[in-house]
Amino acid sequence: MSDLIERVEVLVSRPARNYVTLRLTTRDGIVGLGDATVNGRELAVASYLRDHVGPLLIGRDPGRIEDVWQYLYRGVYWRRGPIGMAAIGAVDVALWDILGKRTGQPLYALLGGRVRDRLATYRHALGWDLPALLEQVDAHREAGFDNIRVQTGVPGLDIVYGISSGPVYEPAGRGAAPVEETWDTDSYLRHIPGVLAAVREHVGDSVGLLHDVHHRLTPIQAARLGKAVEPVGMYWLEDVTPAEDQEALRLVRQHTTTPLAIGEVFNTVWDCQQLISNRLIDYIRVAVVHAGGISHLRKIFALAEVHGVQAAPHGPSDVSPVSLAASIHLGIATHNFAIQEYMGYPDLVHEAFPHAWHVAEGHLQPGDEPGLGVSIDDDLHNPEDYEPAYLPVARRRDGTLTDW
Ligand code: CS2
Ligand code: MG
Repeated sequence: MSDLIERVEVLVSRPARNYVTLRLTTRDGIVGLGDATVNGRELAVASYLRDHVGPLLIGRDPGRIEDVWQYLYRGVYWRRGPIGMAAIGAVDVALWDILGKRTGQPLYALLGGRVRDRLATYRHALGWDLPALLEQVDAHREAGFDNIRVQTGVPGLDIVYGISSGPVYEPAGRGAAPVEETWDTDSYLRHIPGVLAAVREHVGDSVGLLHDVHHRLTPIQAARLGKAVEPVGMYWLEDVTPAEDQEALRLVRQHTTTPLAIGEVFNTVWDCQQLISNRLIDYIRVAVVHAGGISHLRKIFALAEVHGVQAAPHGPSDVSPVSLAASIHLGIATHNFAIQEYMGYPDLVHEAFPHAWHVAEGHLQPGDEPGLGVSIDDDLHNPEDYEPAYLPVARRRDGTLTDW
């Protein structure tokens, strides 16, 4: 058969930042791409793909997308986890890409067709102090974006999640070992409600404001913050508590009507089953790359739809333009998909992954090329460019390691 998988390539490269990309090629030359980037642990997933998954794909029918998913998930016996699920996700997305190219259809058409004309997105505004933050908020508004995530410095702390000294923030890549940040919850909780209120005052009512707490609070602290910012009318507060404790969100929920978003570190539907079925969150943030690909995200989003929870996937610079394409196609075709994070990329990343998806009038569009509509510029994917780059870790003032 001419359409079986013939070649499996795992590209580890650094066009401005590290990415792991899977490229599957069929005997008749159709190419499918998948993103397998796990920020700070790239080589682990590359090895999983090269050493264990790749050899099992040669000679397999790329059209049996669900069966391949089940084969790689159930067939391995060991379950879940970011490395295995990123590898499965990359294979899944590459197979959907091949199907699109074989049938000449953009992916969203194969996923049921458009349910909306354009996909809402949000951009990041960051600033150490309020004037610097408002400058970025204004710049995004002038560029046509209606939803903005705001992150700011905390008095007394040197480095804070989501902020850099320059205009661009990159979570990883600050050396061969993780940077150690100092964290102080009390200072943060005293400072942030006033900042969010000032931003609301500045932008007026029509802008969606989001803020990422990045897993830093206990349930009762999160409840207090949610309550304190109710007058701001936030679009959401994100990752208020470490997400693996699903039951913790019940306490937060009992105290506040501020919408809650969670899930960028989840890998499967079982990580968020209670959160969704008990309606403890408003937005589920699983990403195509980290939660088993398009096939598995569709199941998570279907469960969410039944329980009135909306989809809002993770989309930082470490989710490559390949995954972002998959998410945009899924978003344009999924009824309960609310918004797609789009942090943006350095120019070199856009050049390394030429893509049909684009921003138009403050919204995302998938483009109409067959499959994902993303290709690879091989010259910009040199394995020698790879450099270890870790996410930071955080310690409280007394030295205790805490959630970053
Ligand atoms: C984040 C990310 O975009 C977000 O909401 O929380 O910046 C996250 O810290 C990184 O993607 C981790 O790799
Ligand atoms: Mg986040």
